[in-house]
Amino acid sequence: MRTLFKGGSVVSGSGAKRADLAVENEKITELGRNLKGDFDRVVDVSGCLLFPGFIDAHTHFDLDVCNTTTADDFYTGSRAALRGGTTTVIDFACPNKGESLHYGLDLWHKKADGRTFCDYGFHMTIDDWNESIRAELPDMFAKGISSFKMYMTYPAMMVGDQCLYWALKELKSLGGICGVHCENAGVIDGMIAERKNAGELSPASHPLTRPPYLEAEAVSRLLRIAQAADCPVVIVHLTNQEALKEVEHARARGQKVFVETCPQYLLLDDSVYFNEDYSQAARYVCAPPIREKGQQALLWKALRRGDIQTISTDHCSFTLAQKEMGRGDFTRIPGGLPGVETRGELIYSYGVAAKRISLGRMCRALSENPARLYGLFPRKGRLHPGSDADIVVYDPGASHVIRADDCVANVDYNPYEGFVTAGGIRQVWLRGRLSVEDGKVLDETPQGRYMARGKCSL
Ligand code: DUC
Ligand code: ZN
Repeated sequence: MRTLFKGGSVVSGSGAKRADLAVENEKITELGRNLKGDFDRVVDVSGCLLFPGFIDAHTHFDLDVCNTTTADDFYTGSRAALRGGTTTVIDFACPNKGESLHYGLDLWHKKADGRTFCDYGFHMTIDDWNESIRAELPDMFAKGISSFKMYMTYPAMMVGDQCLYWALKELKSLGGICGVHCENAGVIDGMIAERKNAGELSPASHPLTRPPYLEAEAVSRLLRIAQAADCPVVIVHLTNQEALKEVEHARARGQKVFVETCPQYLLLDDSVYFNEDYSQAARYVCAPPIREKGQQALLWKALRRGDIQTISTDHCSFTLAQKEMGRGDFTRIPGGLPGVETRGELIYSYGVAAKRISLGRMCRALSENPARLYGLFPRKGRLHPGSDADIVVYDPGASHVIRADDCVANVDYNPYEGFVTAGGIRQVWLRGRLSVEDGKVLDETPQGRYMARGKCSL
């Protein structure tokens, strides 16, 4: 099947260029002005932007958290992803402490294989360090896992400084990359105990017990450990200026540090937690918390300057009924927000159209950089001959209002309810197959494939 996309502007990390795009079966074959030839179908994309399919390198589907399981599994979450222009997700395989990495990987394949609408890969969570985990690592690479995750908070998953050090040293020798959740667990626990003793049990206590400087402290400590291990790291879901300063210091020392942020930190502010209505406030509980409004402009600026490389969602959805678990005790609210369905339109609308970042920066943050960082480039992350034909056809002249009722994720609220978009996704193509049109997911059966990934090339 040969398809011609005619009359659009093709977006890359360096901006948009008028060009036609030829696709044969699953791959892009040609890119250029006024392409001619025999095509089975011609798609008129005049006036539209063609983005390389978005990559969301931070999702949590079918994950057990706080004695419950995320509302979205791979079936519903990846369907929502595809509807939002995300053609590849990288989820976190998460063995429990004491379980092997292989067990965790097999478990995540069971959750995802045959049930995922977009292409997918896994990062592997390291929540313990011993000889048998060390010995498993080379085989993880052989199975397409080139990136890992460690937590400096959450008792079920967190690791201490020594484990961080040994694991990073080993990953350095194997050519891996590690994302780290940075928050200071000990002081946060102390602050939580203080607020509980004072009877301050509402969601308002959530941001007050996880202040930005305790994120910055953990970033600083991690980066010194990474310096000792001589290993590049990714700071996942970075939220604030003090944490960014720590990254700046490490880069000035010559360290390789990558930074991810998320739409909730760019677009929402902590006033959401101070709503008297429990249900309204609890729905925004996530860690790290959403910060005060002034941080938003600083994060946009860091994106503009290239100091932040990727925007992922940390999609970790719970229904309002699940969020009820924390009524009367904010520490029992399952933490996480939905976001996988709305990231592309939100970043275009409030980033590009609002002139906070360029089109090229958006393309880098959502497609090109995650592809390079996580070993998917050049198969994913660009519209170029030889690459997969994962294409988002974006109509900059359209507009709609984001409503939970219109979304397909398995969750009954949307953190961006009422946000107006500038433009909208007209079509999503997954490996040359029209999968979404005008907000409707056309695929009835999941078409996603597991992506064995290579090493970081960013
Ligand atoms: N933060 C959340 O809010 N949920 C899932 C994991 C995380 O880091
Ligand atoms: Zn996460």
